[in-house]
Amino acid sequence: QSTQHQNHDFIFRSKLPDIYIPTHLPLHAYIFQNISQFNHRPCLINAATGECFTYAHVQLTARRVAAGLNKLGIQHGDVILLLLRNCPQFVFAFLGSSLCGATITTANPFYTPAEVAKQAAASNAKLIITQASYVDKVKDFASENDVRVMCVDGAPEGYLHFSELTEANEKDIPGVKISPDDVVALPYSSGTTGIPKGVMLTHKGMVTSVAQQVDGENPNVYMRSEDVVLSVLPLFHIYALNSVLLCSLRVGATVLIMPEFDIVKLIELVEKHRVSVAAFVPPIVLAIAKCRDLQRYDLSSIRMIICGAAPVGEELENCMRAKLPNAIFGQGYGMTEALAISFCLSFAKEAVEMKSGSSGSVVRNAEIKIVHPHSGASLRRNKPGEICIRGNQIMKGYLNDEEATKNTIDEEGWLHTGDIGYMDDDDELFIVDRLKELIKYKGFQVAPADMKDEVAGEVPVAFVVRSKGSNISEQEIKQYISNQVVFYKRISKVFFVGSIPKSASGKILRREIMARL
Ligand code: 4UW
Repeated sequence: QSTQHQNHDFIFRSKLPDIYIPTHLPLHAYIFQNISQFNHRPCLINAATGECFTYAHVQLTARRVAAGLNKLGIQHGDVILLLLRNCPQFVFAFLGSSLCGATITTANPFYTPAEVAKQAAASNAKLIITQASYVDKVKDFASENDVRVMCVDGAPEGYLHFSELTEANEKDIPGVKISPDDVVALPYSSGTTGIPKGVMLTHKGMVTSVAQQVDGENPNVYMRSEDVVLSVLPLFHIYALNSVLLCSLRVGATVLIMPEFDIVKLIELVEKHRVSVAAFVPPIVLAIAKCRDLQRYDLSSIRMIICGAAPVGEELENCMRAKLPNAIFGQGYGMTEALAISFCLSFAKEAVEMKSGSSGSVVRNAEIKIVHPHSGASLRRNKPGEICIRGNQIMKGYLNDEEATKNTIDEEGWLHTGDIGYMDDDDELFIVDRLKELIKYKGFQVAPADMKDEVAGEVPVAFVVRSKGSNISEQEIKQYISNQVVFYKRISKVFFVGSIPKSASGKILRREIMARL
């Protein structure tokens, strides 16, 4: 469906009709709205230990965590930083924080101490919840800034333990009044430019996004209580948090939590637990496609494979379809700031076949327009331009950064994604390029500069102008960077150049530099 408005905008919507979305509910209340139907079904399985938690148990634990957080002095509006691999406590902490009106900011446990400290300081975190093995990364920051640290496993002396939360009395849950516009999650993203910024995701926004995916008579992503959903992607990233965890909880499915990716373990788990829905990123799809042992396992339980967070080639898509013919393979396209933007309609209850390479149709209760990157003019079908998305699901803005917010969400409420794509005649969105300065290493964000790589998708490289008299080497530059950043932000190659091409306004001409690669 596309309608041309008075101001000549071409606006694209889902083929599926809009649905009712209870945007007045806080996220936890919405997520557990239908829990009476699946109270005693398995909610979380910890793949590392085999432990299983029912829905009733998860909800009770979340309430205890909320009471425990309140006892520790965490109040409505306070920020808690999670530095965790995938584990059940991640889920308990997230839901408990939502229940007491607090905000969770998530960081990658592979980050260096400096990266974690930056995010903890910028988000004004009051408490850091982590694992014993990462305490070293946060202890200096925590002691210098009077921030408390809690461990979900054996806590070293002087640190809090997660049991202080789970052993609290659920009757002491604080009576807070949560507004739909309160921030429930604060992931960090560099967006279209610059350094990582706190992305303010509200209760209303996350409720809307989950509903856009799994609610209604004909859900766009048809998941149900009988499903076993594989959660191998990191929950600290919005894709897994939103589309894997929260969508599964809403429908009462079982979430199989894997702490880390390992191809053999993954296929063993699929067979053992009869996984039916899997959310992947292109490098995992590639690993499966290349896996020689695939035939030895019974993977027939998988009925749906979602691929997102980075572009996937048509060839790889077709290869996956041939290898796992029982499964519907399709893409989802999203962004930290906008949550799920489009989804393959083959995942719908009333499935619609979609083309290879398509990133799906725009989710319901939302609008897409494609604009000319320079003039801003709204473009017709089949004309590539910047993808803009509008709807209740998008972020409220960047934390303490009005300027970056204004540059991303315009006055009419359109969020500019920095991605280039077009809408074809069948309402299918194709992403063809990226306007913004973002690198996606296996789906992880690195800001910026880019180079193609078969396994990682893209890898960071540096173009360096040596100052006069300097003979700094490639190795020294790489070492300097790798001392400061997580492994996937390391520079894989250094090119020494005479000058960096810049526009008249001083902006680096990235395209020109990339052309030299
Ligand atoms: N094809 C090509 C794609 C695609 C893509 C993303 O790290 P961020 O900010 O966020 C993400 C979020 C993905 C996501 C969120 C919610 C959701 O439901 C879902 O379902 C599949 C996925 O990746 O990076 C955002 C940028 O990543 C690129 C694109 O450039 C986007 O702006 N990207 N998905 N299918 N590129």
